[in-house]
Amino acid sequence: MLELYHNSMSVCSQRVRLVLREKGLAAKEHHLDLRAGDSLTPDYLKLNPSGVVPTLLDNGAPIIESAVISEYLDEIAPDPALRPTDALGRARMRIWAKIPDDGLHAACGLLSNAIAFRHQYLAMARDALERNIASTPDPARRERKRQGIEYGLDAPLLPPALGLYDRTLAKMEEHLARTQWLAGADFSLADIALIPYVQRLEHLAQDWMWRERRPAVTRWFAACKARPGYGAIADYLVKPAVALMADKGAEAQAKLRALADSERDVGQQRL
Ligand SMILES: N[C@@H](CCC(=O)N[C@@H](CS)C(=O)NCC(=O)O)C(=O)O
Repeated sequence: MLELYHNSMSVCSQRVRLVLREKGLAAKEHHLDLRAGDSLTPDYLKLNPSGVVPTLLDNGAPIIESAVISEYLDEIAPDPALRPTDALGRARMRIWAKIPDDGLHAACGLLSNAIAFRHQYLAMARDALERNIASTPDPARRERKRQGIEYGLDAPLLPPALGLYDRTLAKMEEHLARTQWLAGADFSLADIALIPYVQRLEHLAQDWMWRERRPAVTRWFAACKARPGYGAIADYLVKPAVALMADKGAEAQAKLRALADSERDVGQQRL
């Protein structure tokens, strides 16, 4: 029996749910309230020592890390295949699939907090907020969270985070201008790895980053959303969170456009 410890709006949970839906696999769901610290309880830390979601249990055996869980599910339920059949294709698929762990996930967390979720955190009592930030086990993640909440759009880590997103979309555009899906002719774990991160930008009202300048990404994202498996995201949306991201994202747009342009200039100077 499969069990999934997850959170409705978390991008890594969305990634694993997308795989489950594409495969038609059912899992018993355990929803964790991350703000309430559900992922930091001693019992959960035994399953996932990093104190994060998602965690998959297969007959009681825990599997962590959304990238690893995704490949695991494709191995135990190979039909329909979500990995290319040849080794070279799989290597190419994995290059895309590792992008979140190479920095995009951190960038996504920072942007989400700096634009939108800081407003929820700042409504907390100061000592409760301090305890919440201090309980984040990983020091780098803790610092990103603090910056996003305290400084919002002025967080020093915000411009590089936006720059990384922009470069990732540019890479996707270049590739998708030539192929239907990221790893070639077939939808795969490469697409699934990136969908939640593009979706988060859209929720944060920053879809101008592809709609205005990247037709291939625009075509790809529409095709991803048209798949039945997209219910893994759409069926779990939390309305107040989506509304907060849309409102605060719209307010932030002008500043983020200017920041993205100056990051692009800095990138070009470095070349
Ligand atoms: N590399 C991990 C990252 C997991 C992760 O960061 N999960 C986030 C949600 S997307 C989380 O649980 N955060 C805990 C929190 O916000 O307190 C994976 O891909 O599974």
